[in-house]
Amino acid sequence: MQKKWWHGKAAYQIYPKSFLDTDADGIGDLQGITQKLDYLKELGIDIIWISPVYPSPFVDQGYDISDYRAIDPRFGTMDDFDNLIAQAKKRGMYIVMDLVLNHCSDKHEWFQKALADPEGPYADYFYFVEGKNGKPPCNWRSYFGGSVWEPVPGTSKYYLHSFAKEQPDLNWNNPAVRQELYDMINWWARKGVAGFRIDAIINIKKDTSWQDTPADGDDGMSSIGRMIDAVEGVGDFLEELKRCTFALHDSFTVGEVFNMKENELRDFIGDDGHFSTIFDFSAHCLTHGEHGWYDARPLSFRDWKNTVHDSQLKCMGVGFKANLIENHDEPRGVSTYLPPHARNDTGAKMLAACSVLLRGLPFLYQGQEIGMHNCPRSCIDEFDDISTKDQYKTAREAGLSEADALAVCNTFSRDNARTPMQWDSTENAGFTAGTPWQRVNPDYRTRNVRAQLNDPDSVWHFYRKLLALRKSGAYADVLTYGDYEPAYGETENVFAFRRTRGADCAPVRGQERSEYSAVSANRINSANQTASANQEASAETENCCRELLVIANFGTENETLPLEAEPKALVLSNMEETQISRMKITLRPCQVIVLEL
Ligand code: TEU
Repeated sequence: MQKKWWHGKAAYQIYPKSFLDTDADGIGDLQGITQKLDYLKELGIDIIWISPVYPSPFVDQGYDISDYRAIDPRFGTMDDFDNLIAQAKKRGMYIVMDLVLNHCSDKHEWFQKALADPEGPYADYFYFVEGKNGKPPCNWRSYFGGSVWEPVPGTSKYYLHSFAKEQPDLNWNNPAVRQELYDMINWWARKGVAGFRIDAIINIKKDTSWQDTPADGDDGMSSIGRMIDAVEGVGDFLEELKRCTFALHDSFTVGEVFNMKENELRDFIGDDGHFSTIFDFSAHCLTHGEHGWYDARPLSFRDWKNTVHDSQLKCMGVGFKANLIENHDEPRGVSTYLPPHARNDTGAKMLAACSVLLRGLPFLYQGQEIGMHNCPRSCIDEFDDISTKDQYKTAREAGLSEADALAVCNTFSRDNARTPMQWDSTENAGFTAGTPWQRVNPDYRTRNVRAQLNDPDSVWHFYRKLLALRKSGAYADVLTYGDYEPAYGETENVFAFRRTRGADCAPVRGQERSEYSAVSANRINSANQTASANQEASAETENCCRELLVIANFGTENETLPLEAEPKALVLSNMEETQISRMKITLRPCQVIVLEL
């Protein structure tokens, strides 16, 4: 693999509306992000993706953009944005913009002009398609429910929207549209953004024969995702996009890619791929049902573990995926991937190690670093998210009771991760001096950043150690470029993997390595270790570590596992005591350990 500037870095997603409000309007803002750059630097973050801050009617919380070249006044001004970039640069940090290229808002001037003149040039910026016998062109269902087709007033045509009807899809077959988008991207890149997260990008290629696909629900419709799964040729658009924009600036790009075809991984993230990386949603996909949230099967630990292993193995020798456990579209990771007995801070640390130490780019979502949990609501009206409302309706129509449909939404709602960031234990968690746009999770009095910064044993400090470990002299190379190998695959409640590196392994100098000397020494002493282990720890000798073993016990009982070789060092554990002898190790429930072999 060719080495790239972003390899070995750590990334963090900010959902601006819920991050930090500095002007008491109840909505987070750009100045709030700038204020917290030092905080993020301290945590070990280099790359910051900010969800959309463009002007928007907020039907889909900013993913409905009405002006691609401005900042919504609720978030601040363009000066605030320029200042954010400058301040990030000063700290050696990178700002990544969210690019929504599949659709815009119905309030965007392009769409307004199209509606005003449905025969004019702007109509061709969108998909304005003649209906069939007074009905929509085909039976596709949008991601947010209902037909993808909405009548164009005063005509017999319909316009296509993959998401909400207020988010008309842009016609990528029209070169003028592509050029408008490329110019806009280059404009942001020239402003100094380091890269882009590219929203729902796989959806830009449509099968324009507009044929019905087999119905998959009682409504007689068929998810538009089925057409996207089948249609060929998105790669041609993606290559042109890259050539005309990202490649000109060496931009870092992370694609939000679902529905990629099995054999296309190299096309997407290989050395010359469409993107630098794509999010690994393979585990998230396990949590979705065939018809929505209501028919999702409970997540099985075995499926989850095999899915992660499988996805990691497929990327080897190809490229890096961006590893995440949560984002603004998913419930909280600790509430989703941990079994009920592990939904505590020790479990949160275990899950953290299982994500951050994977091969690929670690991506944290705001609040993950303090182990934030889902935020249950007691009635459907308390939810804001458009997708949650649709899923509730779908669940009710499928026969679920009000209480059961609500429970489904509490488990899966995108609002779970959209509650305000919990900075401290004061009113509204220190997020705003006004009225927060979304309720604050009531656990903020005990779960907040300030409390965790003051507690060296907190989830926050564990994340900081993990991120520092990825950058520490002796371990950076194996954690960045090392191979991935599943371990103890047959042990029922254990998730474990090795990261290994061959002869070309080299310690990374001049980075934060000192912490790991201390951690190794302390932990090994307190754990009755062999003396030799301590002395041989790579962090102390500056040798490059060639092999790390990460083991996590998701079960409710102790697990004793044989070791093939005497470990050189216990690099990290989320528990004070570790029972380790020359050739075997015992992990307590919720324990994760990192051994150097
Ligand atoms: O998400 C695309 C996407 O596929 C999701 O909408 C997913 O289907 C949904 O979250 C499941 O509930 C992106 C953005 O991340 C999301 O916030 C937007 O709503 C969507 O695009 C439309 O722009």
